[in-house]
Amino acid sequence: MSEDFKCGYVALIGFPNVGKSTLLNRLVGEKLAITSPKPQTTRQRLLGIVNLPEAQLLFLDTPGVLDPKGALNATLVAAALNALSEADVVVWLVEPRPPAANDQVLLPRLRQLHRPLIVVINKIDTVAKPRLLPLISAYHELFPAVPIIPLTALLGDGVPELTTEILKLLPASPPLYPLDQDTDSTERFLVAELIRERVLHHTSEEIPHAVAVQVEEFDESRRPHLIRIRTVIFVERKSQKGILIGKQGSMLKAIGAEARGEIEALLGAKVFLELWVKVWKNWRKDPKALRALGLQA
Ligand SMILES: Nc1nc2c(ncn2[C@@H]2O[C@H](COP(=O)(O)OP(=O)(O)OP(=O)(O)O)[C@@H](O)[C@H]2O)c(=O)[nH]1
Ligand SMILES: [Mg+2]
Repeated sequence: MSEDFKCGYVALIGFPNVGKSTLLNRLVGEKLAITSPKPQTTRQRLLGIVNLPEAQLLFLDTPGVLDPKGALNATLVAAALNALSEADVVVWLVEPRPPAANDQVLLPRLRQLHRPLIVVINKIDTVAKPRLLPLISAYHELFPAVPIIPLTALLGDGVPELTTEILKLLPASPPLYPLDQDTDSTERFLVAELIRERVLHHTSEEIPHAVAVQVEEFDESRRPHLIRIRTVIFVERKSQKGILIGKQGSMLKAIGAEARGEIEALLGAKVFLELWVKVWKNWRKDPKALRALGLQA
């Protein structure tokens, strides 16, 4: 390994829904993180590894940071701020809108950050070009010495420029992970997340937030012919259970069929997927539940 090799953690942080998980997937070139138009999709830190000939980039996807209300939200914000302190480089993602002066959680922390920062203006495919320059100026005024990179995580334009900027800022270090690894998440976790993504896709209002997915059995004794996976989808109220199951089980069936396709692609094996819906009253407010569901250390 050459002495010039670089390696370090790069935290992706920002408000909910700005496209952090979409960017992580784009950078890694794999669907590791789930994404959705609903805020607070990501609930845990997720590592995505990019291996280049000259560097290993360790991207940390994090939950969106908002004023924490409630036990679950507090643990989400804590996870994001933890990644901030772990990182060698911090990438702050924003919508293509002027900086929010009322951001009391993240802005003060970014101002006092003792490590390199990059501002990414995402979703530039949604704004007309003439509107972009004033936006870049506004962020430049906020952080004069910091690179500001406009890009679209969804379409990929601007992403190579981001990688180039990050490479300039990464510390010299040998790789910290095997060169063929792209995450440290377990297959069980990624499977549960893919199911949750399909639930988010099919539901609205409170249900996306009230759902947690747990893999109860992962039997790979017949892999690669068949992997049997039994999962439980937790909701907070009986009425939510009814909605999730749907008329004669139609909603759950659709969720299961879509999730199975994605899980088979992830695992490279045929999958028999069982989904159960259970009520865990107000699990989001229950520290014991948060721990059991892996949402709190
Ligand atoms: N048009 C457009 N949409 C984007 C872009 N990047 C992300 N999105 C969309 O924005 C929504 C949110 O994306 P996510 O990647 O889930 O956002 P996030 O920041 O991870 O959100 P949380 O996990 O909730 O904090 C999804 O519907 C994405 O498809 C982009 O560059 N252009
Ligand atoms: Mg996310």
